[in-house]
Amino acid sequence: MPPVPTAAPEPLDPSSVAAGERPAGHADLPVREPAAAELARAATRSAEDALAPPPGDVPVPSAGDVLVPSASRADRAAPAARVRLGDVVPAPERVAPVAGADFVLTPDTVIRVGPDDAARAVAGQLADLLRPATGYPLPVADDTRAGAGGDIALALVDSADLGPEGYRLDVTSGGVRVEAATGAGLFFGVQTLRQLLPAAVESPTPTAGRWVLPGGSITDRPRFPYRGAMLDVARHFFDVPDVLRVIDHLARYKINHLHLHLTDDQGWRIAVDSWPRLAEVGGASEVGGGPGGHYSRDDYRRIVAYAAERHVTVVPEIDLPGHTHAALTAYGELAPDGVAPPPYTGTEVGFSYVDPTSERTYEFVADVLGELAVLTPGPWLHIGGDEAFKVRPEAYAAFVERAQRIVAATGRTVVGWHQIAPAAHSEGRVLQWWGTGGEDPVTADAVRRGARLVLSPANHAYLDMKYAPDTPIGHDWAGLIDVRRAYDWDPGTHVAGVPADAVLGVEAPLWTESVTSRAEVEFMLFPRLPAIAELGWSPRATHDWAGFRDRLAGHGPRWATAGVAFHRSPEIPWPTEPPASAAPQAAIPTQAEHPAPSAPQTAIPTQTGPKEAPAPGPSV
Ligand code: TNX
Repeated sequence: MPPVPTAAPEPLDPSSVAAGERPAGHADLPVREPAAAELARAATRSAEDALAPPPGDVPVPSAGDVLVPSASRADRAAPAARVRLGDVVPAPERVAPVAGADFVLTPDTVIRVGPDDAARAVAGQLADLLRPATGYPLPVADDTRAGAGGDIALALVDSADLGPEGYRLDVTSGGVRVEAATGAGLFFGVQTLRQLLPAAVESPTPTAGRWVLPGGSITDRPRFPYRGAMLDVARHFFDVPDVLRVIDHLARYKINHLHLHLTDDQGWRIAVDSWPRLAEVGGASEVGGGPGGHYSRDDYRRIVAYAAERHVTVVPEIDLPGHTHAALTAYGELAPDGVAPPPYTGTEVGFSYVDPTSERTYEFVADVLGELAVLTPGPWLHIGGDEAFKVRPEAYAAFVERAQRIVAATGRTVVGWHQIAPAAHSEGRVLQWWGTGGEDPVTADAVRRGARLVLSPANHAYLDMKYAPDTPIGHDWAGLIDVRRAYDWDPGTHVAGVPADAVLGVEAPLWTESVTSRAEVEFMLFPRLPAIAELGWSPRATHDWAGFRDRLAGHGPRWATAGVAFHRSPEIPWPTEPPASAAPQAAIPTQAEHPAPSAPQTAIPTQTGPKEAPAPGPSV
């Protein structure tokens, strides 16, 4: 991540920021200069909630840290109110509380596992989660005697019912047992277990109190296999520790895919050995003129490995044939006029493209996707495909079909934004749908030809949209999205002509034209990300705004305790009591450190397919 801010960041160059435009038929939302008020309020509240770190003791969170221990903050407060068995996000499939069966964690509690590496790995993760706040040793022992003697047992079992990601959690006064058919299931069960403890469990330092787990049992499985979030690391670059922290956030809510938008007009973020200038030259820019950056192959491997340990699959995206200005700055030979343009640091879209008539372009695509496939163990390669406004429809479809064949040759399955729908079907292909209506005949036709959908409706799931007119960061071209709007839709019925069994799942994209820091990322993720997570995981029968709102409210103290920035949406009845203790707020800018982040308005993307860009970009 960028260093902890000590001075105000440079404001964006206003000449590089396109004027806002909206698609016809969309609510005419007020365009106004964003105020710092909301972020500042969030920062101030968090800073007040937190116990201020002593001078000179402002640790920068390290790789994947959610909790930053600091001895000076130990033992300062008691854990907050007790949790009920159903207070879990995403809502579990079945919850059966049993009165009088609460379990209390003690200094003698042992975590017991069978002799299986996957279970042992999850046991280690559970111990790592519980030790900082409890201060208990919580040794991991090889033995699955079910919860005997006040212990926590994690057991791999042969259960077709639970499926590849389900789990069963039993809490009795005598012990806790988590069962699953896979390591992923155990891991998700542990995320539930974590939420059943008081919010103080998120404290980075030992906290006095009773560590009660409510009695009863939970049986749980996901509704959809694909539950994702996207981080745009191209408009603004986020370094490896930032990405690892985002992975931690996803894992808490049983989100199992991280889509990395690795390339765009403003920056190319992944090293490619066969085309080194892509990252070296194309990576050295970002929106607003900052230094940019890129992941080395080892950086990327580290992200992939960290994600895999948390049962998160990385979905890398190379956006093609448009959104390629940064690649053209590095290799002018890919440009239609053969000339490398200067870097682009504005927020327009739709002006750039690689030359679809040149064989060199396809060598580039094959080299890049080939190297990425080798680095990526997951099954997906995302080829973008959005907003190639300057490529004619026939040339565009031919390009996409060739790119789909290139992906297939790497042994991976192609994903693309739904603009690729008109192209011929290729085995297994997945379209990521970001429309804002419910009718999309071109996409529905692609589904009839065999495509599956990941749903990211921009007016519900785009986490770069503002919450409210006065929240400081984000766009509003797809509307304002507060928590209820993020929550109140059904992926199974959302697009006309697309049956639920063609829906692979959901994804919440975070574009980062106006998002510049770890704290701003978190501010945009929370509390909306859990809403999308619940749509992806929970059975439709559990869908209930009032219940969700109340369950979500209990997460405010968890985030505050863990030092996670979030938007205190007025829709949510946040508890008023202060958190038990808190991680330092090193990553959260105060108003003085970080005045009004600019929120450039991007040009408006089409919903139905390529069309002319609304405003000219640099000439290519
Ligand atoms: C549209 S939706 C885009 C992105 C922008 C985003 C801003 C899609 C596939 N492309 O290029 O960042 O809008 O909200």
